[in-house]
Amino acid sequence: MSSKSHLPYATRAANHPNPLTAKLFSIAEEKKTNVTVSADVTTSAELLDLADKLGPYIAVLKTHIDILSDLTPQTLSTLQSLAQKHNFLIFEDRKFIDIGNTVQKQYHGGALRISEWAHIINCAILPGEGIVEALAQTTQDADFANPQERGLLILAEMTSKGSLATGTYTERSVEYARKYKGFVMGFVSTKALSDTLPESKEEGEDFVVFTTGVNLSDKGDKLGQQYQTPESAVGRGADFIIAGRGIYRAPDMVMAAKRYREEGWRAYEERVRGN
Ligand code: S5P
Repeated sequence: MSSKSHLPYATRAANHPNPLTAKLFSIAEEKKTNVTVSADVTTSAELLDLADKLGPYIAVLKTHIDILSDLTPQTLSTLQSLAQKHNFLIFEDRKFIDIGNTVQKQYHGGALRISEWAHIINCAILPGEGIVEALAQTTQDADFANPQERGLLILAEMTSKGSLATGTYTERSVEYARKYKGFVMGFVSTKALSDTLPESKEEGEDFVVFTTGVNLSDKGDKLGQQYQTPESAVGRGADFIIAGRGIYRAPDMVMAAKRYREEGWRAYEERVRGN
């Protein structure tokens, strides 16, 4: 039995209890795109240029904010304005992985002030359930500005060769997502995971699946990255495809983003039709 969703984004948006996930599906529907661009560039100018040029074609912009060599508060406020202008969400791919007390300080406050500008964050569950509990709890702080617009993805699998995020690790990811579903939007994984632990699945469960390692021209890189096409990723259950170098390293990144958008959307339409 396949656990990937055959429902249109519009239906999922209308029915979803989590406001940020509902908004994400609405953006996908409205802009006809399931592309997340992984903006792994290293200067603020490149990041903001990319966000402005690709904004119309993406649903989400994923950052690794700590790889910018010249990050300033201005970078983040301009990025937020561009997210509003083009109607995309910002996903900081920080992959939190520590004890609860530490991740709370890394997420809310600190040098990067991630909770102030990133709609979506992610974490690995190597530390156990406490990391999810701690991040969810942070949004309840009295000074936390907009808890309704914040959500977490659990990194349930990885695309790199020899990844250890398999088996029990992936099962626990699903278990914690169910337990903290008010804050957990879904997973970063290579396929839909809803049928993992079927005995504890609730009626109407609708986790969002982000799949990274999407590239139309390469099979991988020299450091163990492994790629699949948008069609294959969406066919396996990706609701959002994440592409980095395939887009920002292309000779014309706007053309590339449009192509990933078309391919990702076509695959989504086929899935909804039941193919
Ligand atoms: O399993 C994973 C999870 C993530 S979030 N594999 C990944 O590659 N990523 C991230 O996706 C990685 O950190 C990078 O930002 C992006 C892939 O970039 P690309 O240039 O290989 O498309």
